[in-house]
Amino acid sequence: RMFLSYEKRAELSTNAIAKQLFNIMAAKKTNLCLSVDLTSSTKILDLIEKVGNHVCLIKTHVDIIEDFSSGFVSSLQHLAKKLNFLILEDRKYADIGHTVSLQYTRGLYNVSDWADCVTCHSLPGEGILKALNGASNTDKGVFLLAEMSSEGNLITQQYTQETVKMAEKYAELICGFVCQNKDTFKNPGIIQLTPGVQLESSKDNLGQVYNTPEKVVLENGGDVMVVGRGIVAAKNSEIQAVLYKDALWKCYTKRISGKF
Ligand code: UP6
Repeated sequence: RMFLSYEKRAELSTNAIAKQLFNIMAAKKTNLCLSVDLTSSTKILDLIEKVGNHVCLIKTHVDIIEDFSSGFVSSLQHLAKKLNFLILEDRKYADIGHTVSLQYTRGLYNVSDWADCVTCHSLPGEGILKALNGASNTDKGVFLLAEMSSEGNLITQQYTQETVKMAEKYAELICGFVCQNKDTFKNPGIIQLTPGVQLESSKDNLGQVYNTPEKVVLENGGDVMVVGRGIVAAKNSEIQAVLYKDALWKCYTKRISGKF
């Protein structure tokens, strides 16, 4: 999987969203996912307007938005079409299947109506995947959390392996894994989504750990890299997004060339 191009891997995908995402990356030459962790919908939309051209995926946490509305969702979807990116709601579902199916399809946010893909934990067992699988008729993807970026997290190697195993039966649903290592899974048709990325390796004061683009893409096997504050907190987020895009893409082309 490390040495195959995104175009090749799109052909191997059994999940429709993974296929689309691989193709968008190849077409736009970007493997950058922007995590728009802001609390005002206008600020989020303004930021996406500026950087949407440079990303393949926009990751949201809609439950932090103070003025969430259906208008926000329509504007987000409009930008996704115009600038050609997919939308990931990073909800990290973690409850019993029945509750998750309600959280996914109902409530204030109606996530299943607008998100191309969502994140979820394997902790509760397979019922959570059954619930997400049965909840929508349109093409959807799930990124299952197999590892986390934060220090001291309680995920063990066994948990990670069993998470990957749990996903095997859901080839049409699973878009990829949120994980940190190249050996976590082998299937080249699915995507390694890796958060905890900044241009310099560092930490925040609440346990987040950042690795550089070189480390994440070349050593750790990241396919789509999640950057939040590295771009969101920058003075000029557009310039910063281009810096990240170029650095990450360079690492990817180096990786598939096999010469590193
Ligand atoms: N995220 C992580 N680590 C994980 C899983 N998810 O950081 O293991 C998410 C966070 C945040 C983003 O919820 O939205 O990725 C990282 O943002 P940052 O670049 O500002 O740290």
